[in-house]
Parts: sequence; structure tokens; C-alpha cells
Amino acid sequence: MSSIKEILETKLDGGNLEKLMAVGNSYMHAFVADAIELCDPDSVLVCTDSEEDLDTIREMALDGGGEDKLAIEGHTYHFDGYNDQARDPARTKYLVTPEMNLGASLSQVDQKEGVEEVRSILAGSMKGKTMFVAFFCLGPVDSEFSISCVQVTDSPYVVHSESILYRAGYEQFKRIGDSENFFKFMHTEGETENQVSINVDKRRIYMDLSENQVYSTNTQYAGNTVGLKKLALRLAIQKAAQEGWLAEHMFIMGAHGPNKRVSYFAGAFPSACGKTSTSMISGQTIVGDDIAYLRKKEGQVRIANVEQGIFGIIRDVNPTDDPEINKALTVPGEVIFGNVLITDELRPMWLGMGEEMKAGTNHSGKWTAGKKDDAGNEITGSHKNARYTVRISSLDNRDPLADAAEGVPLSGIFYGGRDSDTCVPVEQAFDWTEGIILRGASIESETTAAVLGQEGVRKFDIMSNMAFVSIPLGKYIQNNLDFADGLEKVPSIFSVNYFLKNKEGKYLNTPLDKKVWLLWAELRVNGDVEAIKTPSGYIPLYEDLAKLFKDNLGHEYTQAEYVKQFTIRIPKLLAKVDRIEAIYKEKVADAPAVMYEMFDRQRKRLTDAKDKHGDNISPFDLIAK
Ligand code: SPV
Ligand code: MN
Repeated sequence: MSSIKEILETKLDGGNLEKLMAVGNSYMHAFVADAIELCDPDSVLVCTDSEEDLDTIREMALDGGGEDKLAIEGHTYHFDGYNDQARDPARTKYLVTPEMNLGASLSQVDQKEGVEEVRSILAGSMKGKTMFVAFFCLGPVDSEFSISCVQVTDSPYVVHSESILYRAGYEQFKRIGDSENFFKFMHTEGETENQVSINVDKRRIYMDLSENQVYSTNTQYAGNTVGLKKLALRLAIQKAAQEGWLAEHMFIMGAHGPNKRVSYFAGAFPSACGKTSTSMISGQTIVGDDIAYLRKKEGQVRIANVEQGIFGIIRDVNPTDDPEINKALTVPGEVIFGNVLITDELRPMWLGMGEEMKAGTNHSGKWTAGKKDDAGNEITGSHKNARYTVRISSLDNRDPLADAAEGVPLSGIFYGGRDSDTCVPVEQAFDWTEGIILRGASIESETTAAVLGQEGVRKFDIMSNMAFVSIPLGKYIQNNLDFADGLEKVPSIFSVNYFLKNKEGKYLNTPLDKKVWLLWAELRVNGDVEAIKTPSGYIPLYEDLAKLFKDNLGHEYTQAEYVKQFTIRIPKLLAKVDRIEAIYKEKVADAPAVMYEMFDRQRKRLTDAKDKHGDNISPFDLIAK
């Protein structure tokens, strides 16, 4: 049997071998040697943190590596295959050892079986290609949050994306010494035609939980291939539960209160519920838009952005609604556009940009309006899940502490979802336990026309992290509950709902109103405003909202609007408790007992209030007299 060094020497030239060996980590060397033996690339290119190595990646991405140039300097575009436009839950599985049952709701296969299956697909898959070995860091480098990662892939596009989205990690990897404490990602595109993966049936995204290793193959969409994003989140949730911290699907932002005060908030909302746009509310500052790690330090919660860039939905980005993003996407600078429409002038176009889509090229080939696929479905010019990849440092609204090694102190958490008829626009939880259980662990979101299937169906999504939880769901909730133990200052939990509608189906709020809910929460966590205690939580006083609406949006907020929005809808809230409880009873065998206590208490509060005030209670009826 060849030694690891001998295997590496077969494919790495002197310079690359030197770069790899300079990181003195035998476990990483063994991982790379294994990838070489398995995938059999022609050559191996090791990327350090240097600009020179990154330039090589950029050039190779443009030289048949998944990207092409656009007219504006630094802008490139990438297409994924026609059926490779999103995460693929059906082909995404956890590989588990016999003692590791994750429960009925999570997709899992036996580790031995799964490894064998995916490795048989990966075998020889890099023949004739270059394998890239790249190092990145989850969280700020050289910090308590840092998790070192090594990515092997045959896609320069993947490495290029990671270099925008994550902090460089070659030097960081040297810091961890000869430790096994890092994440490993192995990706191959598989067979391609016109630079896109074609063998969908052989697509696999398998998380080997006991090895902290992910295999991903026959796919290019970043949500399936960029190891550090959702693949790493799944590994991090397991690691966090073992070590007593949290890995969450959350944005982080600085809310700017009176006298230049900045209070940091995080928020978890399911896809297409305003997560990125909340992190970008005008006049505020962004730390991150997608994934956060939370740790306790000296009695406080510190939270850090796992990423340094945004892989954002481009649909509806326009100068009015998203001025900062729109600017970053229209001036020279490093941006990768994914699955947008490209005009003959090499200009990217997308849905909701405020211009009519021209004819051009998209992920389906040549495109003109009205084009249909083989099944007769209309193909939009730019895909609904088309994306942009950009560094937060390219944005004017970046928070000055966005890369702080110690993260930022966390004052509050928002949980949200698309809810047309039940919860008020903003409400503070009674306490941490109630917030985690009746808000985070009770998130539901209504499906939209953009998603296949019936519209308006409520989909259950624990902490909006359901797709990424890699431990039994009850354990995950318990870990969230326990996180408050020992804290001197427990962050306040809020629920928000931007999607309330009246009986005629018209929204009761405008998208701009979220700024008022945020700034109210900012005042609340600092003890600047009182609140009304309702059976379901604390809601704002009319006077405080009226002032915030006037000062921030120039809007005369009426009592009638307030009553419509903040009426406590008892029957709807009772139905929600019953729905959620039924899901836990049916699907989550290890749900903590305190959950059922919380459901009962909520029911009692609601029925008591109903007996006293009726079904739908105006907030004015609840003001203590
Ligand atoms: C999401 O869908 O939550 C995303 C994009 O952030 S993906 O990388 O596909 O997960
Ligand atoms: Mn996300």
C-alpha cells in the first residue's frame, strides 16, 4: 500500500505539494489522498489565501470552468442545469451509524451503505480534470467561532463562489495543527455537457455525520455544492449540539436606535419570507443574511456571521426596494450572477428588476418570451431562484463589526413566516422558553404560487432550519432551550409576520413596515417602551408605533390600522397550537416535555381571554385599566 505522501506525489507537482505539506495536518492530507485515489484527477491544484492563487481560479472558471464574462468589469455569470436550480432534498441524506437514529422526519441512510453508494458514483469522476483543494473558514478567522474547512472539487466555479462567500482559510488551517477538528467536502460535477452536470439520477448530497465529511456529486447549484453553505450548516448543527452552542439559519443586523445606539438582532425566516430584505432595512447595517453561530461569553450571547458574502435571490432586486444590493450588482466589482438571463450585450436581467425581459440566453439555452419546456411549462427569462454572489464588503450598508472575531452582542431574535390570518405583525415572547417553543419551534409558512403545489398551505419549519437539522428534532429544540442557561442577559425573542391579509385578501402592511417592527423591538430590548400584555405575548402600544411610523416612514398610522393589525385572533391562535402540537405528537418522538406544557398554557391563556373578551380582541381592550 502506498503511503499518503506517495499518493499525493502522484498528482501534485512540487509547488502544489509544498503548499499542501505546509499545512501540517495529517488528517487533511489523508482526506486529499483519498479524494485523489477515488476520483482520479489528472492533476491537483492547491489554493492558498494568496491573490495569485485566487486569480488562477478566476481564470480557470472563465476557461470552461463554469463561468463567462459579462460586460461590466468583474461580473461573471454561471448556469446550472435545467433541473439543477435549487437544493435537492430528495437526494440529500444523512449517513448515520446504527446508534444514531435521527427520527422519522429526517432523511437518512446507513453510513456503510451510503458511503459505498456515493463512492461508487465518485469513482474515477475526475479523470481528465483538475482537482482543486481549497481552504476556507466558517466564522471569523482566528476566533472561537472558527471552523476550518477543506473543499476538494473539480469546479472552479465552486471555489470561486467560496472565495467570495467565506473567509480565506489556508493560514487558519495551519493554526489548528494536526487536529481532526475540521469539516471535509468532496464535490465532483460528474459528467457535463455545455459545462452543466447531466446525470441527475446519479446526483447525491450525502452528509457523513460521524466523519464530518460531505459528498456531493452530479450537481452544480451552490446550495448543493458550495460545501461551506448548507452542507456545513448540517454538520455544524451536530457539532453545536455536542459542544453547547447554536448554529442557526439566521441573518444578523445592527438596528440603529436613538442617540446612535446599535442593538444587534438575528432572524430566522423560511425561504421567500423577507430574511435578506430584513437584514437590509434602510438606515440599518448588515452583518450577515443567512447563517449564524451563537456562543455564550461572560453571561452574554455573542453571534457571528458564518459567511462574508451573500448568495441572494436576485428576483425583485431593484433600485427602489434594495438600493444597496442593486448598486453592488450594477457597478464594477466581483459578482457572480447565477441563472439570470443574459442579453446579447452581455447584460444580466432578472424578474422584478423593473425592466421588461429581452430575448437572450438563459439556463435553458436561447430564450425568448413564451418559451416552454418539454413538459409544456413556461420558462421564465431569469429563473425564480436566480442568484447573485457578492461580498458584504461590496455593500455600503455593511456593519463595521461584520468581521469582528468576537462576533456582536445579541439583543433579540426574530422568528417569522408567511401567515395571512393568525399572528400579529410583531410580538415579544413572554420569555426564552416560550419564544423558542411557541415561536421558533412553531414556525409555519404558507406556500406561494412560486412553489409547486397548492397555494396557501402551511408548511411547518422548525426555526426555519428544518432542512438542515442533523440531530433528532427534540434534541435540537432542547439544545436551543438550554442555550439560555447561565446567561445574565437573555436575548428577547420576537415573532414577526409581514404577510397578514384582510378578508378580501389584501395585505394589511406594506413591505416598508418591517422597519417599524424592527425599531420597536430595538426600543423594547433597551427598556425604552412599555408593551401590552396579551394572551399570546407583548405587543406595541399604539402611540409608540404611531411615532415610529411618522418618524421613519412619514406615515400617519391610524388607530383603525393598528386595531386591524394587532387584533388578537383567539380561534386562529388556538387552531395553530393544536396544529403544531399534533405535528410534534406525530413526528417528534423526543420532543421535550416542556413543549406540551407550553402548548397547554397557551391554550389556557387564550381560552381565558376568549371567555372574558370574545373571539377577536382589540388591543385597546387589553390595556390594564
Ligand atoms: C436558502 O434557500 O435558504 C438559501 C440558498 O440560502 S441555498 O444555498 O440554496 O440554501
Ligand atoms: Mn438560506
